[in-house]
Amino acid sequence: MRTDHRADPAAPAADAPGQGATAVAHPNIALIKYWGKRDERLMIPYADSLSVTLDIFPTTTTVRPDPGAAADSVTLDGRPAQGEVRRRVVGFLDLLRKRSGRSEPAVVDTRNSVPTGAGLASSASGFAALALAGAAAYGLDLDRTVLSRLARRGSASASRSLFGGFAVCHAGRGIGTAADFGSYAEPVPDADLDPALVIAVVDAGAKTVSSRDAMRRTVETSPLYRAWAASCTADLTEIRAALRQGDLPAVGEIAERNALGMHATMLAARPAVRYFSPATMAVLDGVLRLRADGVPAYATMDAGPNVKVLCHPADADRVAEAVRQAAPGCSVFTARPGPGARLTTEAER
Ligand code: 2P0
Repeated sequence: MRTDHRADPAAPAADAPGQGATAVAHPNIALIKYWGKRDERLMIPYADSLSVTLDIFPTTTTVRPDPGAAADSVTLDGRPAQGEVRRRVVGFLDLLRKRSGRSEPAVVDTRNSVPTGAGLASSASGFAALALAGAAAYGLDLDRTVLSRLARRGSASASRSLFGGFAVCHAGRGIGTAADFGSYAEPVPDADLDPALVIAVVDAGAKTVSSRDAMRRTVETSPLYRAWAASCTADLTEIRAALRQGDLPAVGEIAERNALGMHATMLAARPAVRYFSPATMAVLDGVLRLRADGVPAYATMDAGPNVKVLCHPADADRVAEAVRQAAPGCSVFTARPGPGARLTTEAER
């Protein structure tokens, strides 16, 4: 697992001249969730978050500056990106251009191996890959801390996917430039846990409310929001200690309560944001039954109905079977902690 702080010196800085740069990044699943921004323009989270990067569902992105083009060209899984997705990618390219002092439009080609916009962290892997490939393509030599700060401007969860294994994203303090400087991700160096995550995809369709809109509504209208955000501070301290001790039941209990608390804040928003479906609840019941049978298994859910179950690798098959029985027809994947984002070559795609 890579946790290096600089772009891999052994990897090519970019493909051949004129070919741009290609990067691969994996999604991450937050155990202490990020939900809510205190600065929407600079994409500064309210609270710190902590995640584990997965070894499945990579995103591969190539960025090629094209001096002859009139505008950016953005392709997602072979189709031209539209609307909000295109706007966010072009906005991010503008940041890279401003930083590099260059002005060429870019050709961006992204391939996701995970359903996009289904609460499976495609924006985390997507903007981590875009930050790494885009920085290289525009000739920026940035260390991982700076890259994570930059990736945050695309999608705050993306800052964590620059790193392998467990990573924490600092919310920072203050406003403006100081806040931007203080909000970045870094690895959790002393985590001593190698869990499995069994992922139950009960619905691979795109979510009805984007996480960006949902978190804005939650911050603005949910009377529970501030209490939950404050609880994240204690949860983070406790989960870091549990990770240090390699205590999976403690890590799982903290992660599960943090996720349920996040969803409670959404349910209390006006109007309510509800990502749970009947199949979500069935899987949560299945997880409770596993625990009653003595299997340490703990659920977490993001901005969608799908459930991720944290467990020991030795229990993963049993957990996967229990999930299938609880929600017949769902797709089940088992992930382990995976690597940080890396540059690669187009030929490796
Ligand atoms: C997380 N999620 O910490 C939380 C938990 C979903 C639930 O980060 O607006 O796509 O692009 O910063 O990162 C999903 O929100 O939102 C997310 P933006 P993002 O993983």
